[in-house]
Amino acid sequence: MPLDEPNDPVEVVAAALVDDLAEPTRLLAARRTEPPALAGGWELPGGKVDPGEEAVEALHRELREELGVEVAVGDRVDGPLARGRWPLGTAYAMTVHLAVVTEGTPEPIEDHDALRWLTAEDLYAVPWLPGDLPIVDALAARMAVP
Ligand code: 9L3
Ligand code: MG
Repeated sequence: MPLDEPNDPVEVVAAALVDDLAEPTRLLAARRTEPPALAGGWELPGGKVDPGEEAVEALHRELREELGVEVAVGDRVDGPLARGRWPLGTAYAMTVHLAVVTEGTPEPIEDHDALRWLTAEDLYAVPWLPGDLPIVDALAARMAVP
């Protein structure tokens, strides 16, 4: 049974950007610059799904805007809410997909001021946003040690 969730949570989507979909050894973490309450926290890049947009469509748009890259989207990383979403506090629900860069090099263009490709060994070297931490735990289990 999926967990109960608030009515009409704000839908968010994020990428677990990895170096390889089949055997990931690195995960991209991005440090937020805003809002002030979240600034300095690290997250999986992404953002709100616009009305009328599909989650995967929004993911492509967000990664273009925030990091300047095109990606290929892989499996969904399932969380405990309906449709595999993850709770972010009480008002948001986030869909997460594995993804790999197909064009460009990620740069912190918008909403971030630092990026790090983390190996399984240093996955917890950054202060993840609390909502992202259980997702990182799920990803840790999938990551190969190079
Ligand atoms: N959020 C948390 N973790 C993430 C992402 C992409 C987003 N990995 C939270 C931060 C904001 C809300 O979701 O409260 C909307 O995200 P954005 O549109 O400000 O990136
Ligand atoms: Mg964002």
